[in-house]
Amino acid sequence: TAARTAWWRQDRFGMFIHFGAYSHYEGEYTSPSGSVCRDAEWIKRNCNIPIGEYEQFAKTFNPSGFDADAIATLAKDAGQRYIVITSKHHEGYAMWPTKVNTWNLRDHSAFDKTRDILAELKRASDARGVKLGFYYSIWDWHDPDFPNASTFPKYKERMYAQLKELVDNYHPAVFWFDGEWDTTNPYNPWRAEDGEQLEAYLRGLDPNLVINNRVGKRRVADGDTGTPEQEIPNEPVLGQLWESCMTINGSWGYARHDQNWKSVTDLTRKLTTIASRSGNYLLNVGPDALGRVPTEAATRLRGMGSWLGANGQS
Ligand code: FUL
Repeated sequence: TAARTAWWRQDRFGMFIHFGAYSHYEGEYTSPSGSVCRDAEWIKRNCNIPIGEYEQFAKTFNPSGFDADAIATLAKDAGQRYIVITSKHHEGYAMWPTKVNTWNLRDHSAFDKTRDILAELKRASDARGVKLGFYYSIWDWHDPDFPNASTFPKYKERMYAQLKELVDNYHPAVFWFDGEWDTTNPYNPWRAEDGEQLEAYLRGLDPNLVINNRVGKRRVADGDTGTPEQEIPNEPVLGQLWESCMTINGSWGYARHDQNWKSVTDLTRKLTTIASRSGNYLLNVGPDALGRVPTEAATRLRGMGSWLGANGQS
């Protein structure tokens, strides 16, 4: 663990990116009857969007404004030394041209078929010495084999195949798993042994991968890093590296209605507090339907970078 995580412990500050087919809604869904429902990356569930409608809308998703160079430069300017982007969130939509299914940005969108945003981001990050990792949700709202115990093994095979694609094609530095919740939830059959098996599989593919604890059941022994969400631990977290993930406003995915932006002072104080407690800070941006980072987020990140630069930390 020590050698594998050396860069991660050193780098401290990363950029989280929540971007998926949900971003196309920009946080707002109007049902056929005219009622308006607001959410972000959970919009499908929390606004009860029927799967057929969700799929239909995803066909028009066209994030033509996604600019990997601008994003990697922004991370660099902010003093962030690694990026973790959602390769697949709970909605199940893959943000790369997976061969495992057609529920992905290449095959199910209006986006340029020659583009691959994960490949673009990998190139742009490498060029700036910024590391790239992937968030991947174990929980999948789209795959019909997920919620059923008898078919779950088939889902698992597809998930393994997708993860292998990600390792082989993009060589990520980090896997940030999610959606491993409660075994009592009929929608999630993920057990501790499933996590152990998956972690072993990934280490076999690339022993240098840094993996978070949501690969398993968030036990200290699961993965390399703990994952406090929207909070900063008051005390040292014994026996495990940790990384607080937080939003710049109140949402992970883009939500036009959420203008609750934290101040640069607040964000910088969180960074120094986390660093003083030996943690990492994974600070999120949610690109809009066109793939553009909101100006309000970019301004704040640059503000943090200026502070770090003025204090000899950049
Ligand atoms: C949670 C997810 O349900 C949220 O949508 C978000 O991705 C957050 C970082 O993790 O578990």
